[in-house]
Amino acid sequence: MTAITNNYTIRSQQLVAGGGSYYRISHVSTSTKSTMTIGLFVPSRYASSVISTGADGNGVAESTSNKKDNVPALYFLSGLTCDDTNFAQKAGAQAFPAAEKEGIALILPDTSPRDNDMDGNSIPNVVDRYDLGIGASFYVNANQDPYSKNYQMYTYITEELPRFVEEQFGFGRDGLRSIVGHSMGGHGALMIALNNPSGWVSVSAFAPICNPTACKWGQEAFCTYLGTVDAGKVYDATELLLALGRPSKYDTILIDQGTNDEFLNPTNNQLLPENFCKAAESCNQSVTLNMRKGYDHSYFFIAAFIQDHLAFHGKRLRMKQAELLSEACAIPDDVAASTVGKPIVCKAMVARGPKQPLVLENVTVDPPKAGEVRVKVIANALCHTDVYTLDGHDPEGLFPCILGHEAGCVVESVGEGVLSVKPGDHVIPCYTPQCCQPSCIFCQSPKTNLCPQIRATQGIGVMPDGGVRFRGSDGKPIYHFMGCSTMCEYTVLAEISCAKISKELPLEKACLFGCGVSTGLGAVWNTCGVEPNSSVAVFGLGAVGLAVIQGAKMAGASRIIAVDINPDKFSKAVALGATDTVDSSELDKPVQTHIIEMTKWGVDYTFDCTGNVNVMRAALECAHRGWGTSCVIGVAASGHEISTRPFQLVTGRTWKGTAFGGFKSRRDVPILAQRCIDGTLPVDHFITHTFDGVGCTNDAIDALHGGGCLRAVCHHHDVFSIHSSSHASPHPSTDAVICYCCCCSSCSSLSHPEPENQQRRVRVRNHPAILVTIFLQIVSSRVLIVLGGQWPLPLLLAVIHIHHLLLSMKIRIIIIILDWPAANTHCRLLLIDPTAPVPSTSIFILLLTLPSSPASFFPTHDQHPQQQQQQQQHDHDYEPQHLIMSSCYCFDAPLILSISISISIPKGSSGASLLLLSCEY
Ligand code: NAD
Ligand code: AHE
Ligand code: ZN
Repeated sequence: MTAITNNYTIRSQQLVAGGGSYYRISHVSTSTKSTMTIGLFVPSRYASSVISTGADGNGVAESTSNKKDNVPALYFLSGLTCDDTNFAQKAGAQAFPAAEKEGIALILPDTSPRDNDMDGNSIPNVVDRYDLGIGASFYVNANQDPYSKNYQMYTYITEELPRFVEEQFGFGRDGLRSIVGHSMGGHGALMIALNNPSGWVSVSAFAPICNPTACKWGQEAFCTYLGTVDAGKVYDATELLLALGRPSKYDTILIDQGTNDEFLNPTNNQLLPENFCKAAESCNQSVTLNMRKGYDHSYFFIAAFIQDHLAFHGKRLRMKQAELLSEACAIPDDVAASTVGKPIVCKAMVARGPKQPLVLENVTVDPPKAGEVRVKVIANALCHTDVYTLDGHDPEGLFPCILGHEAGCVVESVGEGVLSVKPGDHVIPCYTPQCCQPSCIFCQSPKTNLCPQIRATQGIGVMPDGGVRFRGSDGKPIYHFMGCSTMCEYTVLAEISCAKISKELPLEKACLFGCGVSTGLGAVWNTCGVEPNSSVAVFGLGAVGLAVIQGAKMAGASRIIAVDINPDKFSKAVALGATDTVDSSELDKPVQTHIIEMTKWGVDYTFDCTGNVNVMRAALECAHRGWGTSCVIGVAASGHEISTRPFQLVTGRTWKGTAFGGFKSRRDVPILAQRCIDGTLPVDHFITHTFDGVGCTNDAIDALHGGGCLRAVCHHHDVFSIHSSSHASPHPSTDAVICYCCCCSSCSSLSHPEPENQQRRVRVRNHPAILVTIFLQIVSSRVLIVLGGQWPLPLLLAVIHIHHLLLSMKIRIIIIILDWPAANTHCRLLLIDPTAPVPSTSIFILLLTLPSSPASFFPTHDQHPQQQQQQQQHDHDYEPQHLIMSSCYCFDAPLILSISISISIPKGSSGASLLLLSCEY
């Protein structure tokens, strides 16, 4: 299968035993001026998001822009005579499963250019030598002919290939990459890492040529490619260490060397590890040299120890990942300094009433009081209980409130007396807090996790002191929810509700341990203590139910019956360990009867993860006679009660329930997070939907209702977080909502909570990234709709003037003129006669006559549907969206409004501003 993309060719794609996929990919290299081929191992957790097979079964590369994951990468440089395939064929069986476990992508480049270059000339080679020419580039930039044209492998490996891999696949971005090599590749890895310490996280080698200027192989190569041996010193790891004269940035350099290596024996010592170690010693550089008894120079040697090297790099790459993440999540010092002790105005999704969509609003989050912590919510996942409360089923439900309780956060500031966490720490808010007070019989008891310390105030939506820390843009108080309220960019928690976790775990994954996943696992491990070889039935296969299955599988349950009314949930259940699936909506008898028939006496443990009281009964009644235990996890709507015949209990069944899976939050959540970091507790499979910005929470709710969603994670802070500090305390963060017009004087008044400023907007003038983004959007969407009016004449003219450029880029320009003869004149003058037939491929001018006050013509995206309703009632003659929709439809350009662009028209002004609508196909 060969798939051609605009940047590379997928020559082959194979699924690998143990998980993940192996690809061979060719691409045109500007460094070697030839087509280079690399091997690529992609761990299964990333496979689908990087290279997927298209509808026609051929490989299709996704564009990088939607890569969220920064995948750690390990480059393996092969030795003499090898190409890009040797490692995969000879060590892949050991290496790939280890890379799959570590979650590391493997990049396997060729050892030199080969075949023909871009001009069709054969790549120069030294035919009778295996240690010079093709397959023996020594990873240098040759400056001697005939090699200087193509043998630019140093540049290829250190610059071009990482850029290609990052841009095309998202592997190793931000320096999240390490390097290892064998023999000549070992030399390459060591010298490249020492020469480019900021480019690599860690380095290791197998039987490396450590001092090439001092051995025959190296000397001949340097003379051939560089003219002299001395010229090779910059490519000689031992020389580089001596020149460095101090330890490098690498905590240690791992080297494995076989004692039976024929290139180590004194008569033909090409490798000279002792020289490298001496040099390292002289400058206190730690080297971990493992002399492996009996091993030779072959790939058997590599295969034997490659898993150690992957673990070595895996650990260091994860530490780097944590660093990158905490940097990404960190609150800039100037902001932290500027927000501490001050109210923060930020965005939140406010539940204004039951059964109403959430409203995106600016809320003020007050500073933390004594024993409290204010956190920046980085990612928030939606749990069924949030919807249950929003739908008015929660007897403790209060409105207006800010829902959300499954999140990953960074501490922004702490109140008086808080010692357990500090600014910058990564925490998971926990609705079952843990005060750990010696006087707390609940925290002191191993039987429960239900610390009541703040339960009373938590249940009435206030902080322990009885007050709230949220005020709406109308200045009115907003209730807290479950002691968390994470559908907000910042929230305030009680210190005892903060579980501090390692920064190594990305918060958009760690958030899952805030509720559903922990609850499911804990119900099995803590509340029920499911033993190996038990039988289990799980009702409801949402995130909680699937976590129960994962937990039961890990506990060694032998039979796991997965029950749901939505058969689409079965495949994941089976993948996690379910042995049987039952679609109870298809049964012609009660499900409990069906399960008893399947098992004779019922199952040892049953779990309700639906919140449906009838299902809770069914779950109990198919628990094993004599000893079955049924655990209620689901939360039932207020007024719904469970019932069964006492006989069910008399005959030995136990009915119990769990909150947060019985986990003591501050003690156990960090442990769960660490197990996830160590790879023994994967959770990626729970994240089925991701959204950017707290403003997308309603979309997340729609996704959950769609049936195909387990956990929808909203990233609250993305790269465009920008502060506009004109009013009150600095506005902590805003997704970049670009208002790129010349008349939005209201932009900067964002922090003024006047209703008409409900729109999400921050002025980001002249921000190159934004301009480029807009331009790219226009280029990619190939359609530019310009809504012109009186105001933006200069801009309109600008667009008209650059229309040639836009047309040459096959961008269709649609200009909508609002009853402004002047523009007509201009158009007629500068472009084409507006009354002439519309050239369907490029420009269209729509003349419209409009009432005097177009102000209310363009509702903004963020306006709550009710607000839009009112406006439409007000201007029922003109349905602006329909106008725009129709104008786009007449060009069969499906309209996808990118929410990051909006306009507003100051009250009383006539005409309209510039509107950029990107239409994405
Ligand atoms: P979810 O909505 O994602 O999953 C519920 C699943 O139940 C869905 O797959 C649905 O198809 C299935 N279902 C619904 N009715 C059913 C029926 N009659 N028979 C069989 N299957 C049925 O929800 P979730 O986020 O996984 O949460 C599950 C439940 O657990 C909810 O009630 C939630 O409030 C509760 N919960 C409790 C705790 C706790 O600490 N006790 C923690 C988290 C969630
Ligand atoms: N407010 C409801 C109780 C809801 C409920 O049972 N909540 C669970 C957590 S659900 C998480 O998604 C819980 O932990 N309850 C223990 C507690 O103390 O609330 C009601 O019925 O009043
Ligand atoms: Zn929950």
